[in-house]
This record gives sequence, C-alpha cells and structure tokens, in this order.
Amino acid sequence: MNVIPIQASCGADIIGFDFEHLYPDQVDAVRAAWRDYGVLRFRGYDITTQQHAKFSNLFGHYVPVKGTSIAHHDQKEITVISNAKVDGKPVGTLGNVDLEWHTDSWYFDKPPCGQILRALELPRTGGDTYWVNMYAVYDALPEFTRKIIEGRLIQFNIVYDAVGRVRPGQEKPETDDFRLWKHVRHPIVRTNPESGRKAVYIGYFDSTKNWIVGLPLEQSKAILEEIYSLIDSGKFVFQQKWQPNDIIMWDNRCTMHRRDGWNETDMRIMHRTGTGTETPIYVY
Ligand SMILES: O=C(O)CCC(=O)C(=O)O
Ligand SMILES: [Fe+2]
Repeated sequence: MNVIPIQASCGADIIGFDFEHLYPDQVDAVRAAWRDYGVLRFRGYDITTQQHAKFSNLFGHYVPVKGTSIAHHDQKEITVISNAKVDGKPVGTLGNVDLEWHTDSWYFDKPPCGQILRALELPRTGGDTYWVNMYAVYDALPEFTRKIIEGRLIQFNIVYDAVGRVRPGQEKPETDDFRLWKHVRHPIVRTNPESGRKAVYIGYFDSTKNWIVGLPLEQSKAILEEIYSLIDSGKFVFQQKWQPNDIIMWDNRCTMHRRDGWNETDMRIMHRTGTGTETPIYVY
C-alpha cells in the first residue's frame, strides 16, 4: 500500500488498500496518513455498502444517521447524500443545497471526528467537493489574531441550519440578538488529540450567527471574516473532481469542506459514514 501526497497543502491518495481483508498493518498506515494529511482519497475502489461500514467502524464507533438525514435502506450506518428520487420519494438529503464551507455536525456537542464519503453516481459536470486544511489556516493567521482567539470559545447557534431553516424541535427566537439564541460553544482553536496540532474550528461560514465569545461583535465579525478570507484564498484547498467509486475520508476536526452545485436534472448519489465523536478540546 502506498500513500501519495496530492498536494503540499492538503490530501493524499491511498493506493493498493485491501478493503476485503482489512490487514491491520494497512489499517494502521491509513490511520497514520489520516492524522498526517487530514484528507485521504481512495480512487476507484468498487466496495460494497457492508465494506464501507466495516471499514468506517475501524476508526471510531459508528455515528447514527441524524435528524432529517436519510439512512441507506439496508445499511443503517450509511447516510445517503443525493438529489435522486425513487417513486417520487427522495432517497437522500443534501440535494443541490448547502454549498458553503462547513465542518459536519458543527451544532452538536460532540461532532464526528471523521467522515467517509463514497461517490456512486455523478452529474455530468459540477458537484466537485473541496477541503481546506485548518491547521494551515491557523498557521497562516497573523500572530496578533492568533493571540486574541487562543483559548476562546466560538458560539454556534443551533436554531437555524446552514441554509436558514429552523431545525426540527427548535423555535424561532424572540430576539434578534443571535448571541442570546440557543447555542453550542466550542474552542475556536481546536487541538486534534490525534496529531497534537492546533486548527481553527469555525463550524460554518456565517459571521452574522457565529460569535467569538466575549469579543465585541464588530471585532468577532472582523476576525471571522479574516479567517474566511484565508479559507477562500484557495491556498490550503484540495479540489476533488469525483470519479465513480472514489472514496474520501476526512478528519472533521482539522478540515472544512464545501461543494459546487450541479445541474438538478443530473443525479448525484453519495454514501457517507461517520467515525467516532468527540468533544472539541483546546490544549495550550
Ligand atoms: O456531497 C458532497 O460532496 C459533500 C457533502 C457534505 O457536505 C458531506 O457529506 O458532509
Ligand atoms: Fe458536510
């Protein structure tokens, strides 16, 4: 088995992994590469849904399919991400929406540590996915900004989802001051216990609903915009142009991702599992 960096900033290809036998030395090498590169690509592996779930379970306990997401009909670990419909009924969620940078399940107390996404059916054009290395974003921040955010918490509202819908079980807040809305708080500089390295952890792109706790609103907004512009600079980004049976495994603690839209008349079907959950921590 070989690990080949895709680009300096983010990502590595895994060549020659055996999904059938799951040899322990290969699994250990994947674990080490996952720690070192944040995003791993397995290109052109025609695995079954059982193999996907079994592989995923090696890296952390299984993360149940959550909320309005739709589970695969006979593999409970798998979330189906798709715009496809069978007999008029959607087979998955996250159609051609939710295209902004995010980490998965940022509104949870314990978000998933890793996610494993496999492409089954792809549109003719569009639908690329991008990952950004948030260790590199942390390292690229001016020391002045790093000093302000080190040890602080970021507050994410849990009332609205990333596309502005009220989440099931939540109610529209009475006040416009988003700092008073129901929320979770996590360290904005997050230490990944796997690597010991620090990454910026910001959930999703929205300086009007995220707040760096304790900072005046204008300053919080300015720092978040500074972070977003580093992400958008593209310097630390890996662009995945999908081929069928590509599998991408990412560390959800130290990367963010987003994807492009595509022509709605084309079908796009992806299968995803989560591996392990963890309370985000900051170690000085
Ligand atoms: O469909 C994709 O390429 C990625 C969707 C996404 O954000 C996810 O699976 O977490
Ligand atoms: Fe996502």
